[in-house]
Amino acid sequence: MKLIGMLDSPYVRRVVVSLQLLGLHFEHQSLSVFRTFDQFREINPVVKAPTFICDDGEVLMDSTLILQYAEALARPGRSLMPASVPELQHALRVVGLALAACEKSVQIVYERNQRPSEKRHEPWVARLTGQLQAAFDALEQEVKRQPPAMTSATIDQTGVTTAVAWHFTQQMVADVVPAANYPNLVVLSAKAESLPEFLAAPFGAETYRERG
Ligand SMILES: N[C@@H](CCC(=O)N[C@@H](CS)C(=O)NCC(=O)O)C(=O)O
Repeated sequence: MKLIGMLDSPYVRRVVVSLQLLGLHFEHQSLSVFRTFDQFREINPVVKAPTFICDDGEVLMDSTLILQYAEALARPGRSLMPASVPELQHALRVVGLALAACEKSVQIVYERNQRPSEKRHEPWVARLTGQLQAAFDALEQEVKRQPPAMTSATIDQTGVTTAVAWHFTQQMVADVVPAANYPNLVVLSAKAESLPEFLAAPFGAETYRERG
């Protein structure tokens, strides 16, 4: 199995962290959807990160779908999602908020980096900013109410995706989401970033390599 995409993408990073927690072995290739567009296109003509190549060569995309596949591979071992319907419902709510935060941060990054400044549309950026802050406001309340378990053995997908979303936003658009307003997310992020599975998949251009 091979995962394609850079660890500066929150979607790629949540998958690389989760695959480790699920105990799955995989190779990682850190290709950029921008700087190595043509090379990426040879693997997946749609050029989406993460892209996942299954052992039989079939190509999957979308982090949530890749994780659904990974959860099936890991069964009956560790799962990062709850089994009971009420707990699953709530986990999906939290993961949805964290994914919305990733999406809005990425859209703001694209506005800043991909669009010439004279073509930027400020009302659109203001809309994205409000949506991004709303997602983190809800996540902050959630973490305050019920701090997620934060060890390698107990962390679940709500903890992984919330931590990855927060770290990404702080690396890329911290001016839009001031950390001082989100003390519980700051603590959660620090705990997550010290776990071996997060340290092995640092935000940026590095390639994940299996240890030992
Ligand atoms: N919903 C997707 C979003 C993936 C996504 O948008 N990835 C970005 C990188 S952060 C990408 O592929 N951008 C290139 C493009 O969309 O053209 C997921 O969860 O994997």
